[in-house]
Amino acid sequence: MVALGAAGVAFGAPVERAVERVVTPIREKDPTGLSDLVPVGGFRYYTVTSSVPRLGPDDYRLRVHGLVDRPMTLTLADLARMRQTTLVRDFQCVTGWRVGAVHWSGVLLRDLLAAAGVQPAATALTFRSFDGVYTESLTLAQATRPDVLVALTMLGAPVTHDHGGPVRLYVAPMYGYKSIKWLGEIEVVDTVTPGYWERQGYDVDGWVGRSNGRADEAV
Ligand SMILES: Nc1nc2c(c(=O)[nH]1)N[C@H]1C(S)=C(S)[C@@H](COP(=O)(O)O)O[C@H]1N2
Ligand SMILES: [Mo]
Repeated sequence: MVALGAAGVAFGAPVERAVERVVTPIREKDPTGLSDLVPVGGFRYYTVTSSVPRLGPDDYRLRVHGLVDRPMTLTLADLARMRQTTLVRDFQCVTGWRVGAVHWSGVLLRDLLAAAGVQPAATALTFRSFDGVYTESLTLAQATRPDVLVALTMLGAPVTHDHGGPVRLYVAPMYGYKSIKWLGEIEVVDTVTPGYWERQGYDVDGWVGRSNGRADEAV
């Protein structure tokens, strides 16, 4: 399986070219002085669908269900009332671009899971986007790390629609494909189901610098 995955990437099977738009580099906005971490521009906007509903405070919902004691359907206000955690971390796409020292905030996924009450049989999570197509996965151990965020802000402002707002996942230690945009649903399950790009060859465990054929390059 590992060899197959690496071969898939090496021969270019998954290419995130669906809809790609290069936007203004973060460089101009970056007050941290770390802008030399942005050698080749900023974020690209990615989506695998041609259109995504625009949801806001009135109609956004996050459903948390599956192997939990208290299934929940949360509004944006519900999420905003929970403890907010800030992370400042790089964002790196497996295709090579990286944005340094991005400011994120939101609810730690582990806080959300604690609120829902994860049942003993649970070992993994399935994430579904309200774009209707994109999915992702994490093991429970990965999901409860202190650097995995249900993000409400990104770059110091509410997550924009194009970046997956109003709510996206941010999995800091992994390549960008794990950070599912337009997060609509979290299901707590007992098996990892590979996500959208993972079914096309990317590693399910998408650690930056040590997955997808990379061995410990500088990160
Ligand atoms: N729903 C959804 N989430 C997604 C993607 C996508 O196409 N659809 N692309 C992923 C990939 S490959 C990357 S690198 C990042 C890009 O985030 P950005 O579009 O905010 O730059 O989103 C990830 N999450
Ligand atoms: Mo990506």
